[in-house]
Amino acid sequence: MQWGFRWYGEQDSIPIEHVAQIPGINGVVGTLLNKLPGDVWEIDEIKTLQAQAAKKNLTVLGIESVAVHDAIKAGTDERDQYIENYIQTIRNLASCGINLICYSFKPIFGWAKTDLFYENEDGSFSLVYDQKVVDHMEPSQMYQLIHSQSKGFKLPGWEEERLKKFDALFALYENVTEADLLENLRYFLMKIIPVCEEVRVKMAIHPDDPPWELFGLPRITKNLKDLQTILGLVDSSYNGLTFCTGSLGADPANDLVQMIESVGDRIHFVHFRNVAYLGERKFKESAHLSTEGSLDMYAIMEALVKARFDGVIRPDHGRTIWDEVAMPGYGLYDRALGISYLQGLHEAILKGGDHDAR
Ligand SMILES: [Mn+2]
Repeated sequence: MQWGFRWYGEQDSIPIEHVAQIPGINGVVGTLLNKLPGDVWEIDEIKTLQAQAAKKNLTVLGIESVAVHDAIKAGTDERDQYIENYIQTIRNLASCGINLICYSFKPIFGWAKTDLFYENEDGSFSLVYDQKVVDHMEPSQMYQLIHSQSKGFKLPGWEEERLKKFDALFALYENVTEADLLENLRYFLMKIIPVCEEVRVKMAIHPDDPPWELFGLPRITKNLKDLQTILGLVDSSYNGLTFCTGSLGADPANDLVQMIESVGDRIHFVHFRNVAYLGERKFKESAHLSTEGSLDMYAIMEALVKARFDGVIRPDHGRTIWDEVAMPGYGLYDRALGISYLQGLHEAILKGGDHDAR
């Protein structure tokens, strides 16, 4: 297992020196924030990101995300050009020694929340999702809501350039069904996975957050059945998963341990976070500890160990605590507490049982 930390390069509010001070960290999972879906990531740009991490002896363990252009997801005539660009990015990353790409295949909304600064009883702040709020919203209002609460930070998945054309974007998916979206994913994977096999880059699709339909748009990464379907589209270990506990775990019907037991051999990347159920389709992103949320983090970690997971793992969103000024969910302090807790769980499980050390 490699312990990572999401880091947005020198535009991140957290200096790499602080990331490097987290005990037991192996590297960062980075991105190029200036890239729009469809752009080719050039080698010199990737190397710049690596050099920024290398200043503190951290490697770039993987990328999240290389965003997939809407033409590919919606299956329009221009998709082949954008797939060519994507393949070029895969080759460029491989040539820099990066062999893990997290991506998602969701129309318009990569993730959605209804409050980015929900105040907890202890004065900390969490991200919250409440379906009742969404039910009274137009899709474009979700974009406005997220932007109004971003505190000036660029939020991945909510690129202004892309969402300025919101109405056109929404119209693009008007007649796209779940079956269409899945077929468009299959088309994409059929083109890219042979290249991934050649250059040894693992693709890891991220689940829906929240894992249910939003504004009538099709969603295909919500539950175990969906994940199994996707893995079956192209039967290659390079066609794999990002197991995001907080995304999948927001639906109490998803049994995360069972999911790991079923598809664990295709999990390349883990996002580890807890959620607290507040009601029907309402939850908040809690602190990482089992006692703070609704998920049994020990059981999830144990399932990963049993599945011999040996990919990259990182703490996912944390709360905003100690007056930190940071991108919602991506402050240093609570994620650092989170990773230390996860490392403790991991060590205890390894030393308490007869599992192979990873
Ligand atoms: Mn995630």
